[in-house]
Amino acid sequence: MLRCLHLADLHLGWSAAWLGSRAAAYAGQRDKILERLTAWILAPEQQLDLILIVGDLFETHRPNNVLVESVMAELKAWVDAGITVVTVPGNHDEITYHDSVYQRYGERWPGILVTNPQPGPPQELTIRGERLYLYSLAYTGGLTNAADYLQPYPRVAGQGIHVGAFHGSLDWQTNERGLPLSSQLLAEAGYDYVALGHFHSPQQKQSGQTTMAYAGAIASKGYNDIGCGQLTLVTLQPGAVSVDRVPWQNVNHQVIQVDISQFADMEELAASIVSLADPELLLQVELQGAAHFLLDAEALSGRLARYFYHLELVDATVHLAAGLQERWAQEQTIRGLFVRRMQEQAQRASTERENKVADLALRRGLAAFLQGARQNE
Ligand SMILES: [Mn+2]
Repeated sequence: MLRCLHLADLHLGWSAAWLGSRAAAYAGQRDKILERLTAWILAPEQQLDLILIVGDLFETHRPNNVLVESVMAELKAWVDAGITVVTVPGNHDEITYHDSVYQRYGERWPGILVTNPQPGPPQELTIRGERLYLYSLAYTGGLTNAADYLQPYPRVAGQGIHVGAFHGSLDWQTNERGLPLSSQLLAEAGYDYVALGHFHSPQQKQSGQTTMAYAGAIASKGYNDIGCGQLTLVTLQPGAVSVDRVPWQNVNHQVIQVDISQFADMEELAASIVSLADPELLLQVELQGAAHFLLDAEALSGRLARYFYHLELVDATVHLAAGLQERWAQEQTIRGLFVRRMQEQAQRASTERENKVADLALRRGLAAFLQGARQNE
């Protein structure tokens, strides 16, 4: 039996320009994940035998040298502790380019770096007296045959644990650069476990005798790509694999929907968002529903920003300030004329898109008139 930590999609070096002056500090903290992992990995109770890093260890194929050196130092500590460490390049940190991190540092890379662009005979490893067969490849543009689903190398006859490690899309063929994988073909190849990377949410699939799993991204990459915060620990035995997800770190990004029709005014809405205040939290609030007041999402997010690490309000409300709009529509003023015109335009709209454009124009206009009214007060 071998104990394996399956990692993928750490995307070290990722940084969020939208964090402005705090982007560097945030990225620096995020990139410390391996350092924190080392303390956990080397704790005597873990008894890890194998660590698989299945692609997208780095956000780009050219991460900065300081980051690369620090990552290599952590990997070396794992190797020095007697753990077999395998690194598979991904599509973000593609090996293809001459200046790819794995081309530049390949010779010094701690542990096993997978570089073969095509499926081939497995690497035979002996880990604590157990035989492990490792089937893997490094997606290489122009060399890896990725036009169709990958034809995995069939399991060889040797007794032991047969493990595949691939960075690609399971049962999903896309036009994007990457490796399409078929669960049927992987099961037919006869591996005990297939460690996958590329999809960022943890997933697991059993097909015949083969267990396949995506470790998922531990840390978030913005609001559209929220991390799982979990480690994937795999117990490997021939024909008997178990996958455990272990909570590891807080997921500090959160996306919520708030129906603003329940609030009488902007102050009530503001109080409801402030009730979630957390200086560590990156929060995106999608405002939905019909407002009873004129919503100025930008002004509101500016006001509430100090209660969070980052706050983003997305205005997805359907109608805005219906009552106010109607009152203005009846005025013999410029803004009355504007509201009437925009309402007509929205009525004439024959497509969803035209309707949205008219609605947006109306809302922008209303916001501008409201701001004018405030300035004149
Ligand atoms: Mn990825």
